[in-house]
Amino acid sequence: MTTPSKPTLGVGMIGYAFMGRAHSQAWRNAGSYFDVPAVPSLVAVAGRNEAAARDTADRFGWAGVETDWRRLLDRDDIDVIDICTPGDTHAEIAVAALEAGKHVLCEKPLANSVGEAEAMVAAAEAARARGVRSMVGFTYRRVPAIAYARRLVTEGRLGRILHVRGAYLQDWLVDPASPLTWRLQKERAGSGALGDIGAHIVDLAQFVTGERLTGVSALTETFVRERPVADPSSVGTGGISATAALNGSATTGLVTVDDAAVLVSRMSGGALATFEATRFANGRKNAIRLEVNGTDGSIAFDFEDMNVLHVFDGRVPSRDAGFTRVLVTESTHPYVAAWWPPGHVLGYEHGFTHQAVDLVTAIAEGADPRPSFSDGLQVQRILSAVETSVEREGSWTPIDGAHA
Ligand code: 4PW
Repeated sequence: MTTPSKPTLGVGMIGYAFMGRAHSQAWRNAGSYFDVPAVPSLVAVAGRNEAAARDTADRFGWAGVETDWRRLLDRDDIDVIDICTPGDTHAEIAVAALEAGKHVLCEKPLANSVGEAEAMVAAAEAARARGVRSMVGFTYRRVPAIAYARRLVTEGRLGRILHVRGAYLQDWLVDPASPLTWRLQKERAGSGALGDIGAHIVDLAQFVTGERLTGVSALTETFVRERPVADPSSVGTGGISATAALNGSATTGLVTVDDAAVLVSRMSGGALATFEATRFANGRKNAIRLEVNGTDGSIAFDFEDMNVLHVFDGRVPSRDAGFTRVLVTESTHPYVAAWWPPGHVLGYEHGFTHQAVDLVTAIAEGADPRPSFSDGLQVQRILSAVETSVEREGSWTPIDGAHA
């Protein structure tokens, strides 16, 4: 007797570079390692550069390639549209996909403006009434140590939250010869370090604490205002790795986004919070740091040591107390049981797999996946409040809808 095969969910992915590759391995691995109710099927990848899209398709096992993303929406064998393109395309693609009845996973930040994000939420809500789901890709929520930190807060182990200290530190722009890629152009990316990595750290702070930022006072800076123009045909990490192609270009162009942002904030439960996002923290490659201090304990996390969560239990007598280095690789930790035995650590890509697993599970079970487009809109409102505060030389700026 053979076991009946599971239903499949056809995926069409738009974009094929850094995020496209991270998402590809996720769609490929989700049904192999996890007992998902519906198995993702890699139907087609879309990209204007056909050779590059085909290369990603061949490497990861996508069945087909399209050069116009709209063709993915016409296909009956595609159920989920995965948007891995720069921010200036998110709203148009997501709204069209939702109207075509496709479930949508959209990379972060959700959009390049609050207006675009609001249109995406409206489309998501209309589609939801027809059973169509949507989710924004704040992937780091699915790092086991972060999900475990959330669990500790939910269990009340930290007590009332007093302080949140977040930082997302990279250094790939320290070299002034690093090329002017789309991530440094406001019309493509919306903002710089603020939206690209600052969005992650404020999302993580809100996810782990279960609270919202209610207002900000912020400063941003652009340290290098002109850079050599990148080879438009280069494919890769958008400049984040040393392999970004300049191809001997002598032309330079203006950087129109921030290189770094610092925020002072308040959380809805009364905590004080600070955040820093920069691509100029020399020596820090992808240091996503989050420390939360509560009345009963603290947690501290750094993505550069991502399998570890430092936990302090303030109820232990002080003579015995100290931060415990918890290796988050036990089968009792979130997501871990599907992978390897204790101590066999996970990496950057696993968060994307967990994201794919959670999305297909929600779709199959008729549930609403998180973070939702509304969660993405709320982060967009934070980014917008930061920009307003910066325009007013750092003055306190409430975040719209923070108390909703
Ligand atoms: O998560 C990070 C991003 O949001 C990535 O690792 C790189 O930096 C790519 O984009 C940002």
